[in-house]
Amino acid sequence: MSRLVVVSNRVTLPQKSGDAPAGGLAVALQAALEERGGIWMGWSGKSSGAKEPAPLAMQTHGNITYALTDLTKTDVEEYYHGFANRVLWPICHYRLDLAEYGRKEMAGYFRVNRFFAHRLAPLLREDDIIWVHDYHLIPLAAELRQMGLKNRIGFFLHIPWPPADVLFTMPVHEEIMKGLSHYDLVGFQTDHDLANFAGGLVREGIGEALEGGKLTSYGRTFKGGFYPIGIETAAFADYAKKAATNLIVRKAKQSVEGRDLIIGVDRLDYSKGITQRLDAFEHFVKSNPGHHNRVTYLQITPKSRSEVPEYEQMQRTVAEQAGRVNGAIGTVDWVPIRYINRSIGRPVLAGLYRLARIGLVTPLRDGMNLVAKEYVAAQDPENPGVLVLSRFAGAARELRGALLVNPYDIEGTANAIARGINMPLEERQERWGRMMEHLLEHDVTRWCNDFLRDLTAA
Ligand code: GDG
Repeated sequence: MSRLVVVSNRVTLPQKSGDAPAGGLAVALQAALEERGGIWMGWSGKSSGAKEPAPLAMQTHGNITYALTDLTKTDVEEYYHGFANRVLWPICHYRLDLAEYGRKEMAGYFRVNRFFAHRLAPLLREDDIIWVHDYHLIPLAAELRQMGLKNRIGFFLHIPWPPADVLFTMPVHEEIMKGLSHYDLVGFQTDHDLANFAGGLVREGIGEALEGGKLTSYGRTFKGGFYPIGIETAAFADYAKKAATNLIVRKAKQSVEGRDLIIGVDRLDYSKGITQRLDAFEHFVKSNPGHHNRVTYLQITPKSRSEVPEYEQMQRTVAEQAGRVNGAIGTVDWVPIRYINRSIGRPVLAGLYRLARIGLVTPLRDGMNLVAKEYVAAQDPENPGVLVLSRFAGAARELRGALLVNPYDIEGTANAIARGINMPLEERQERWGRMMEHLLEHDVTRWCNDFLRDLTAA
């Protein structure tokens, strides 16, 4: 079996005893690396004012070598905050209005990808299989090919891929499309994203879709596919069950006694539809007086990307909105919205999902959305809750037992909350059973194996 080399913007180092358990993606990649032996390379998260970052820091644990590179402050500003998070992220989430193009940032993105390639190449062996992750590193294969590398290289995009009309508003769309053609396998989350990509190639006359999922563009033939990412379903269900004894979960349970709990969990990001969701909750309470004082909505929202102005602004907006709604509909003994603006431990999170009668997952656009899957996995089979899920999350294409909503339709989402709260046990069990069966079969290990199987065969 060939050695595996994973490259991603950030690297998850192995857990030390006492650390919070890692998320499913890290667990699956570490398992694949451990089995095949390999390297995980990425940015250390550190930056300095020096012109040239320090040499790669290498750490070996078992069969895996972690190769961490620092970046310069300018690199982080231009490549990470500038182009990746202020151009590619909004464009891939259909937010043309939020994309900010700067020549410096665009150049920085390609420069840092070249830098990654130069740091990675000396570590590689001829038959290594390379798996590159996500929008930060699209041009990496082109840079490696330029250096003469012939290895199999696969790319997986964790976020959505937009239709050509959206993508082509980006000045460097051509370089980005060309960059993808240097991979042997380009994987998306859903059939919809793949169709946007392949359709864009064909419609713009820069490529062709051939039989067997093959695509050609810019003189190269490669494979396109979709690989919906999963979670570590069985392990997560187990955490949730065990979390009943966790002190924080027990306290939370006590504090919502007699009320239905609704839960929302998202990084603070405009793609997650948090403000529309708060509106929908307010509308639900106002239009269902019977539920006054009978529901608690817990929104857990760790801060993210606070260096990007839109995120900093959003932090204020959401906090103000939660305060305003509580002021308008709360009573002396009822705080309708509990808003937590920081991260909580994974086992506690699993326990809270299990307590919640409704999982409210309403992104405006999302590659997959793992929270939706975690919520389902965490439920008690005897008394499962209801997943209210945006039709614009990749997960909606799999989780057919959810109540699907259009998150822009505030009244429609409010009606789905009401329907979920009032849903009889039998219907809840039937819907949950269907989703859980799917998640057990399509877990993150299968996702990883499917992608690597196709990359090996590509
Ligand atoms: C990108 C794509 C795609 C959240 N708050 C806490 C916490 N979390 C964990 C959740 C979940 C993860 O973070 C979030 O994953 P999502 O999939 O929901 O969203 P993104 O971060 O935007 O991820 C997305 C994903 O990549 C994978 O391909 O699904 O579409 O945007 O696991 O549980 N975890 C803990 N405390 C928190 O407060 N411990």
